Amino acid sequence: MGQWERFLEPYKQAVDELKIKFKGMRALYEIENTNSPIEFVTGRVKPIASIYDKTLEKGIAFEPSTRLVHELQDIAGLRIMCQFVDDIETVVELLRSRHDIKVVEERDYISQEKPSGYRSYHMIVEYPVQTLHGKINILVEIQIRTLAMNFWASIEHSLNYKYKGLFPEEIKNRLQSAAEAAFRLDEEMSLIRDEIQEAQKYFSENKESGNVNFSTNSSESRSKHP
Ligand code: 0O2
Ligand code: 0O2
Repeated sequence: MGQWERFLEPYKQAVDELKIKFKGMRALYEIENTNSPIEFVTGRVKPIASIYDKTLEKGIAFEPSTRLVHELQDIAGLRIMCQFVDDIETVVELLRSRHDIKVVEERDYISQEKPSGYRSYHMIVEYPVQTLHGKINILVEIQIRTLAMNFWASIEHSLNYKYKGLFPEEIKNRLQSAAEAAFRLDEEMSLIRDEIQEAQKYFSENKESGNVNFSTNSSESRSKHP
């Protein structure tokens, strides 16, 4: 096994375990028939090429080391997507109260968005992983954001990659106004949150029994669009 593979293995374990645990939190809400503040969860170990780029950026040696562990806090990364902005605070509280992780840092890019327009809540946590040689604490970055924030960040990330961070002025301005539009969308959805959640509850209670009745609306809309 190569040195990088050996170094990254506990990070992979941390991501896999936390992904299962966070998805489990969502499942618990479903069992209780309560709206989950977690919509979906993704996770990844930072690819070696991205680790290499980061070491160049930060001027540190590209080799597994204590310095690398401390300076690259997102080698293990989890992302928790929420439907509503208020859910983010709920998820943050849930994470703060867990006994299997220790929060070491929080960054609120929601009330203080980045100049790019990026919004998300970041938590750096320590998570213990059992290896053949004993327990080690792994640093994990958890990004918590709404679906709209995630949509914006994914698009901006791709464009950033294409333009290597040097956006033409027009694209930069459009991205900033798209970020504001995404935030307004979140605000609008929050205003009708109760209505949305009632409909979602009705839908999930009835979809398996096939009781969801779309006939009135769908026949109306079909007749409008022959
Ligand atoms: P389910 O039952 O389909 O929801 P994995 O290792 O396969 O568990 P991985 O490799 O992280 O997960 O996959 P990925 O592509 O990052 O997506 C993780 C999960 O998020 C997948 O569900 C996707 O279906 C779900 N997902 C991605 N985008 C959306 C979205 O826009 N809305 C919703 N609701 N879910 C999304 P799973 O884990 O396969 O399970
Ligand atoms: P990836 O895996 O490609 O997403 P540093 O990590 O040291 O460069 P810092 O300030 O310590 O930066 O961390 P920060 O900014 O709190 O979080 C870094 C991560 O947040 C990034 O990871 C992105 O995932 C996300 N992020 C931060 N700012 C932006 C932004 O303007 N646009 C988008 N799309 N994402 C952002 P990486 O390093 O890009 O890795």
